[in-house]
Amino acid sequence: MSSLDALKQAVIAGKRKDVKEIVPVLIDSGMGPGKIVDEGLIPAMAIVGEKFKNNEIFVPEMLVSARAMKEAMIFLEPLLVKAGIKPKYTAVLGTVAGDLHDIGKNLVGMMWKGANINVVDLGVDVAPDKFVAAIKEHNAHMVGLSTLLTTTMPAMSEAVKAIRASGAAVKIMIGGAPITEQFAKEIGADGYCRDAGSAADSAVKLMGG
Ligand code: B1M
Repeated sequence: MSSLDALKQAVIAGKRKDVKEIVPVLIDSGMGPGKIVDEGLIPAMAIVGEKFKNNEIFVPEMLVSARAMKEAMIFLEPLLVKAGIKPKYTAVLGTVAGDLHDIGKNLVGMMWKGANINVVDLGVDVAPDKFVAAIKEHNAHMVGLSTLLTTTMPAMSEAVKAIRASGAAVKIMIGGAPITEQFAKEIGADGYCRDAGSAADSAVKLMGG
């Protein structure tokens, strides 16, 4: 097995210790940080997402994989910055006003990071004007809105209205347990995503591949 394959397997299995050992070896061998991300971490997280979508793994396994990926990024991030390699896309993410649920939203953020998207996470109970300000500040390509409560679905609609009214040229993706494709259409979002497993694919497609 190549070291890159070993890295993929370690991330998929959530073996942080192995990741910590393999990444410096790859770096010392002269492999660029971009290659390690593109050919190691991203494909590994894509497999994790697929397994989650197919109910082969669940939230805890996904979390340990995401942590293993973060472990690799501790080594790689400074090298990426030094080499001037930036993520292609930036996405703002948050749970809408009135809603404090964040476990699903955090998983979505982790999957986006796993796809090399720069994620600006605004947390929970995010007012529409905060989304608008963050989109402008970070020149975001996409914004992700999450909600778990039926009572805060109108707040999601308000957030979409405010973002559209601001004139920002961002794609809007929404998700969360009570959300449907139909609701996304009704409130004028660009996309709906059912689970964190498909979140990276859906986001990249929405932003143009
Ligand atoms: Co709350 N809660 N809760 N809760 N809670 C639910 C959602 C509820 C269904 C429980 C129930 O009654 N059966 C119910 C909502 C009913 C409804 O509106 N139809 C409910 C309620 C009523 C409440 C309170 C009002 C309770 C009260 O105080 N009376 C209150 C509200 C507080 C508030 O937000 N203002 C409340 C509070 C809480 C806690 C704080 C205790 C805690 C949240 C802790 C936290 O998030 N840090 C909590 C929890 C844990 C839950 C349950 C048990 C679990 C939610 C969860 O994390 N699921 C939930 C019942 C349940 O689901 N079994 C419940 C796991 C997570 C991985 O799934 O979040 O669905 P989920 O995310 C998925 C997808 O939805 C999707 O991807 C994720 C991963 O696949 N997804 C996106 C999510 N966001 C996305 C965004 C995307 C794309 C996909 O693109 C941007």
